[in-house]
Amino acid sequence: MRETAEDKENTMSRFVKNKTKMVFYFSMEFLIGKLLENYLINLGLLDVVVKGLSDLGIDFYDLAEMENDPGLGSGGLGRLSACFLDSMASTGIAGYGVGLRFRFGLFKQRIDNGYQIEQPDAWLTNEYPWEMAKPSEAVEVKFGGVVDRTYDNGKLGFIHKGYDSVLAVPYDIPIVGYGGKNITSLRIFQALPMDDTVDMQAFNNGKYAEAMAKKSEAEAITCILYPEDGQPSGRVLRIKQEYLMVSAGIASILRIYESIYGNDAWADMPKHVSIHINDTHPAFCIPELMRVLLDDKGLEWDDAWDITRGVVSYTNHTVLPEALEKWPSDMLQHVVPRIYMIIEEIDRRFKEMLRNELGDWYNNCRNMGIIVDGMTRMANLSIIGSHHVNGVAEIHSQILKADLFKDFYLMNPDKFSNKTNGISHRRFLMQSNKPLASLITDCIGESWKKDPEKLSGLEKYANDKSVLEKLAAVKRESKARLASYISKKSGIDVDVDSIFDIQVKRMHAYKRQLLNAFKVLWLYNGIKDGSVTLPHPCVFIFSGKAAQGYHFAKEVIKFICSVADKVNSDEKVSKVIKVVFIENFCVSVAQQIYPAADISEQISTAGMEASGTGNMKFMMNGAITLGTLDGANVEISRLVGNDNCKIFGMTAEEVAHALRSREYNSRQFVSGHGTLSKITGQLVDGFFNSSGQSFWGIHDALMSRNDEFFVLKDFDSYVGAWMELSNTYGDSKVWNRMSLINIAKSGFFSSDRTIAEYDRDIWNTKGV
Ligand code: 26V
Repeated sequence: MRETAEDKENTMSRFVKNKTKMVFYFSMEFLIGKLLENYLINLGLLDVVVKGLSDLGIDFYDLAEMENDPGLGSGGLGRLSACFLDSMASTGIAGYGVGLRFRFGLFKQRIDNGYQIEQPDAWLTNEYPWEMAKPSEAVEVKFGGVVDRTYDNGKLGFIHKGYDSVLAVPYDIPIVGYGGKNITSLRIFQALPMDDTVDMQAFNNGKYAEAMAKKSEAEAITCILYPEDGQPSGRVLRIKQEYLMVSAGIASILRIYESIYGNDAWADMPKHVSIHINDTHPAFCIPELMRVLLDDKGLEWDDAWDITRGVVSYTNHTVLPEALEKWPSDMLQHVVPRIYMIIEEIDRRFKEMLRNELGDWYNNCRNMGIIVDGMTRMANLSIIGSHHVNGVAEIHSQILKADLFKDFYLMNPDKFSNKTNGISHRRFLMQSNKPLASLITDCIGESWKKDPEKLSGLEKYANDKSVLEKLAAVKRESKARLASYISKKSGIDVDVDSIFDIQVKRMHAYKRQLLNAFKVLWLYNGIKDGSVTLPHPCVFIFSGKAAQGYHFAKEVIKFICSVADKVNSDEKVSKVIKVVFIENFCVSVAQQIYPAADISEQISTAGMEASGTGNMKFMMNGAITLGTLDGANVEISRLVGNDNCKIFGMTAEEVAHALRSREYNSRQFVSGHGTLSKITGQLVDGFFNSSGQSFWGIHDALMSRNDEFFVLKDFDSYVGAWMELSNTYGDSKVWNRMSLINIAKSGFFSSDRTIAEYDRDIWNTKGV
């Protein structure tokens, strides 16, 4: 560990000496997963350590299992940032992560009688071995108070008074690049009170909570990830989290910058530094950098603005309106008064420009303004304050240009681009599927590890009987491993020779786990009454967490578990199908799941999943995608061709049209559909009484709220596609060939490629 720390310093010294342009990747989430094995692989030491420990009678993997998997994120966005750090370090980019050190990560999920139970994830209780506290680099972050205007020789200035201070203490986690040459870091900040005092008077009066109030209030900021923001207090806490991360992060950056370039080279900053904001959570980077340049460094507005826009770039990760951040302006003004002033000024100048340059300025101001109807829109701030905006898959970037950010795009088309997401092939193939990795190496050599596009070399084995048989054996081994995990965790025995059909991701209406569960219920009904026969047994595996306050998603978990009870306890049906819900989906559980999949379920309502990254992890491990034309499924299907994946359902245009035209009526649709009438009836007619439940929430969403996510509308097309795919499984030669082609084409989805594109088009670190 000490050596790694030294190498980290050496890497930084090299970057400093060479004046390498640095990228600071700000993200509220980093799902870094377990690190011990990752470090050893990247340092080239795994074999030595495994062997050495085994000589001492210790199983390395038992040991590695004990490491905590920090839940500093909730899903794809958080894992993406971790993959990006891995790829930046591995491809020689001076990329540093900036985030928060939440005391409790995302909750741990248990399933009790089909209900999700949330338990705190106290990942720091027994010390986290990889982090290094840097108390000497802690900085003060100011909240609340008022801002006074001052005039000094006619120059306007601002003084922030009466604020509350919080200390942001950095902790660095090393990121070891593949080959061990570059070691960068993820810097996460923890909030502490400025000074560790208690109110003695209150304490002596027995008012203990009051006596500790300041301390608790400060510590609350980094206590949990995504506190519920239904109440104003929760929203204030979210704003404080975002500002603390940004203010402390920018202070660290400026410290490094000044130490390299001195304190008067601000105009050069865009040549030397990139600040990338991962979704809008770090959008305060824009007004905060302005604040520091204006108030602390004494720059003029126009100069500070050019620098800020030259440094900051922004990635959007969702088009769902409910997920686009907006804060009440009066709340921002109260919590971060100087920052709000700057946002107001950015907004004022922007609207003035619109008025001068555009015809329909009233509508433009309403669509593109930052502050509208008393709310501050973080996406618009992020677009206006950055030099580049990107989406995360082709279809998503297209929707940004044609719809969500249309006016911005028309005004400034060159600012927008697509950067299709990627995944670390080192973690999700080399590390988590070693048998497959060695088969690949046996066929095409080692070069794919550094240059994943070389995986395409596998294609020439598409008709090689022996390789295809080995591929099937490797898959079977992974399925056996997962089967034993399932048996250990849930007591359910699954047949390794059945099809493993897997859907793992956050539980969300638009991701349509419900559609999958309806398919299983349809199979149950059909196998029971003899109307359906399956050529192959199949096990349906689900895993994913529902947000704590998201009742619909929780009801879907209960529904899946109720269907599982019905299926698994029926003598006839359970011989053909089984259903498993694996609890506590997280990076380390995910790594065991992807290698074992035959079918990858990517079935979101078209137009709603920005990209998806699980789809890529499955594909890289040889699973066949069953999906809608949504997110990166579009790229997957283009790369592998329609013979090697199965696309079904409405297109994004059809979904948009159906929503606009209001032509779709779910009740009418169901009334003419025997199968769906039966299934929607079973939700509430006592069919599930043995598991103690009716599913009125689901029923109402489909029948009274007109099936907003087109679960019923896509059902026939989905079931048809699934049947075709499961029939194909019987022809093992065809299936294994499909699997091999998927692996061969998956190199494109390495995050090394994604990062190279960000660098080429946005950060330009090689340009200096
Ligand atoms: C957040 C929320 C919060 C409120 C309830 C509804 C809702 C729906 C979606 C989100 C997602 C926020 C941003 C996000 O995590 N996007 C994910 O980013 C991944 C990495 O780019 C991408 O693969 C996923 O498709 C995208 O959903």
